[in-house]
Amino acid sequence: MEVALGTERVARLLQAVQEWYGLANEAELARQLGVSAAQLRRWRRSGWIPLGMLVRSCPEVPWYRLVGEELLAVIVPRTLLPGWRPTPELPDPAAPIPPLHASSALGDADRRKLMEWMLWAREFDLAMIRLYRQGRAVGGVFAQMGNEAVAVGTAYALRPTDALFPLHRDIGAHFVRGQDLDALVATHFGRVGSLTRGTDGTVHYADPERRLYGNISHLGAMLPVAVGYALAARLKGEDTVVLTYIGDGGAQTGEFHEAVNFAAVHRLPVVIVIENNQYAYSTPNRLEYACTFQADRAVGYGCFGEVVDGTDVELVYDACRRAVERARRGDGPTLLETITFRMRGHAEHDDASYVPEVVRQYWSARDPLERYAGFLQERGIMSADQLAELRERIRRTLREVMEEVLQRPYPHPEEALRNVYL
Ligand SMILES: Cc1ncc(C[n+]2csc(CCOP(=O)(O)OP(=O)(O)O)c2C)c(N)n1
Ligand SMILES: [Mg+2]
Repeated sequence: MEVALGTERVARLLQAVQEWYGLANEAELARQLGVSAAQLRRWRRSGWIPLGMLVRSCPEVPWYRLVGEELLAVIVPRTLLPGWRPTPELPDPAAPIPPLHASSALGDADRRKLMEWMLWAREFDLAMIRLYRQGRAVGGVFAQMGNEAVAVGTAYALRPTDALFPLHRDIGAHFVRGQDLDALVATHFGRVGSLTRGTDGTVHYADPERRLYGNISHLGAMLPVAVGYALAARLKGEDTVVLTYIGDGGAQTGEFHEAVNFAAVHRLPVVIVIENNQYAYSTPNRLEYACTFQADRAVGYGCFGEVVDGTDVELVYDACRRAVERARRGDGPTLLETITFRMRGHAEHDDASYVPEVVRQYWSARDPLERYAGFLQERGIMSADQLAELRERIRRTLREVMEEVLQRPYPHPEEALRNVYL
């Protein structure tokens, strides 16, 4: 059976065969495939090719990589940044930077909000980094810089009655969800007013009122809980979609598999965002998994998958909105892989010297905030002055709240015993 792959893909597949067997020309390639040179030309021209026959004639070629990738790209759509290449290859910093996607579901007021929340996330990081360097932060500081468009774009696709299970780099999602700034800051500094009563320095809290359930530190362990929440909501007859996140490292745990499989079997209303920021601590993608895209696994699980450029907030929003709509309709889970870059180390103690300079260079020219600020200015939605003013207002508010919270005492030690059961 001939499959329509398009002329470019057909050319790539034939080239792969030629290279694999070291064939010198078209005549040798035709002989290897057992077809005439005219037939070969017809395939090249039409973009149609009998894939099964091709695979059977050349069994030594690692088709699981080549054909898998080519065919999966049709089933699991990808919208990628030019010049980005899956590891172990390096990106091309000279590649063009395309204009951002404009969602037809968003108006100017939405766009200003998206920008504001991304700025809150960025400025929150910068303030925490500054305090860490001054020795005033408690514990580690896990910057999320580079992930703003993912956290904000996905969280914005939810209704308030939906549930959100963010990860350690999703502070933007807490802002979208309307989390109280004072409480968030107090939580990070472990002071009175902390959402974890001072027992933790990051976002391991649950806020049932906002349907916001902060992360479980053991990577992967949050997914079965999020999926269980979706099952419970269905059993209670609630119209609730659950959005949760996992890193490129965390997605390689056993619990990821169990959760996605269970959600797919029961067609549960779950959206699982795989935040691929290229690294898990110092481990690059190429040492984490052997497939090209993690969302391609959706085919194996029997659910939906999509891969998007994670620096394009409206692209992320649209992909997540589609996934949320499918989930709400009863069509089951989606694996949404967002390709981003962790612009800092794993935490502030890590200088990330293991990241090649060219990778850093490529992504710094594709900063999600700068891209969106440019988009808003070009469209006359926000001027450079308005953007600078907004940034200044956020900085000032953060400085004031942080200074005030840092004056507060730590909670009474007995607080640590509350909600502990032996
Ligand atoms: C099961 C488990 N193993 C190891 C760790 C320690 N750990 C915390 S974050 C992290 C890296 C996670 O990488 P990734 O999932 O890609 O998320 P990222 O930090 O890049 O956003 C590791 C190894 C953990 N928390 N849980
Ligand atoms: Mg990662």
